[in-house]
Amino acid sequence: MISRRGFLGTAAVLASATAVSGRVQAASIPEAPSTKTTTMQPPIFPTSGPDYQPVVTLNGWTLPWRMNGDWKEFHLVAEPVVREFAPGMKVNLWGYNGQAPGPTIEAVEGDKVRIFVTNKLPEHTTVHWHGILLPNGMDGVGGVTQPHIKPGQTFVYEFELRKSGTFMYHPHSDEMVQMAMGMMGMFVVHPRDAKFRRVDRDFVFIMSAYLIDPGTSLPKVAEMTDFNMWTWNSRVFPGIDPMPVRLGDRVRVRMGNLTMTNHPIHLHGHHFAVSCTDAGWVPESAQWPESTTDVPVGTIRGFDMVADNPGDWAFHCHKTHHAMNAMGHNIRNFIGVEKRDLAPRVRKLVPDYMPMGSAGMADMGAMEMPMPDNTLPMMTGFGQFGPIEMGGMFTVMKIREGLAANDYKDPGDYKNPQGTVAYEVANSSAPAPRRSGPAAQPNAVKPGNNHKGH
Ligand SMILES: [Cu+2]
Repeated sequence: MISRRGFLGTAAVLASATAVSGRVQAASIPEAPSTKTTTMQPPIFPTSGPDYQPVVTLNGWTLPWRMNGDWKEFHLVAEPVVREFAPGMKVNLWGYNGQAPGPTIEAVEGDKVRIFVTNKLPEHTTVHWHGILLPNGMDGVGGVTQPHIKPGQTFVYEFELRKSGTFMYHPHSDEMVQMAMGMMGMFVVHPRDAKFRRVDRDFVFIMSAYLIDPGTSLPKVAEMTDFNMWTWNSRVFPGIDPMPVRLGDRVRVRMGNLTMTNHPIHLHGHHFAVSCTDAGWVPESAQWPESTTDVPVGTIRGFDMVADNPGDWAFHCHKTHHAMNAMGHNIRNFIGVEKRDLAPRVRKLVPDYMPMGSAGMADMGAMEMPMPDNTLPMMTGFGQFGPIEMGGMFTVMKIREGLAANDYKDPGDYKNPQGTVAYEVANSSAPAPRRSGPAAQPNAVKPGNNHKGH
């Protein structure tokens, strides 16, 4: 749970904000809420000011705030944290307020925000507000627009949010190390007109990548290309929350990318259009339909869709190595190798040799292999029909009839209507394909002919 001394972590608690705010306002620096939880926290609905549909952060939370006059005040604490990537693997990262990535900041177009940043890291830092239009001195570029924030210091950023949209925050101070250690978060500015592009469910996450050797718990920060943990909100499948959606909902998914490569993100069963980037809203006349959209490095893509097709729909990065966990690299391809012949010969050299992968590597999805501590299987997870054989940047959008508004609990496996699941037929009883249209060419392969007579 989020500690809430002076701050209010959930919608239910937020209603009593005015009762507490008098005490909090006595202190010049607001207390910093903190959490260790890795499950998606319920959205925080506004109880004063303009109405909006709040976002939910996969495996994350929204930073509570307080009003001080007409300023909306937040407090970020940069600090070392322990983040669970998925059950069975914990990683030492740097983040904000007990977690990496940091909490999502939500505010409204026109808000004046005052963000306190306390540095509890062993080195200096800053916070840059990616994509937000603000005075130069609030841009958070260490050495260029401000002095670095030394360990123990608290700095204040103050700016007015001139445009709504989807933005990010991250250090501009020893960037390579601090971002490789997980320091980042999302910053959502809602339109002042609550009806503008309003959706029923609004999901947000940020992508980061790490190189963590099997059996260790600290990222190697000097890596440029060969990462082995591809994460959404520093979680990997099967540790990433599903996205529960009510049939018919208008849905938005906002995705930030602070890895070192691009990610083509693909949703099954639906078509969508990119509605916003890190520079605001895409005019409807400039949108086109897609089922995969690339999220380049250092950008945000948000897409809108209507969830009109019930089911459990895979949602993942289409770079196959990014939907895998560590140990997916430097494996030789044995497909087609006759391992019955090979194994006895190799065992003369390596007595405990175990042949793997001569028919692909799907075996590994179901196999219990001995692994170093604190290491996840390369491909894992079980669904109602068997092993899922994924890792990394993969989850499922679960579209169901009759979910309550703002119910984000996992609804379980989809009950496919009878007769709508792919099924096995015995080879001998396979019906001959039906022919339609013009008569078959005389030399065409006839149905049932198994190409025997070459
Ligand atoms: Cu990817």
